Amino acid sequence: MKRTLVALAALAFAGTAIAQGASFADIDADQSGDLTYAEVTAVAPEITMEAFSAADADRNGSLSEAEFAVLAGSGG
Ligand SMILES: [Ca+2]
Ligand SMILES: [Ca+2]
Repeated sequence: MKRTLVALAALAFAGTAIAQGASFADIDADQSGDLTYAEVTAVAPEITMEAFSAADADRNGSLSEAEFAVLAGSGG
């Protein structure tokens, strides 16, 4: 079942370290206030550049807390 979820996790963070409780501040290793792809994949290596780029709404190459919230599905 976990293998089936890997493909989905790449799109929605479901079942990842992030979904399991890693917060924005935890992931922002250099405390710059945004998350680079390297920072995200350090805790969630299954996240693809495609998924990261899709969440990067302003295309600046990093995720703001708001962009990250969308990707992490924090609406619930
Ligand atoms: Ca950072
Ligand atoms: Ca961005």
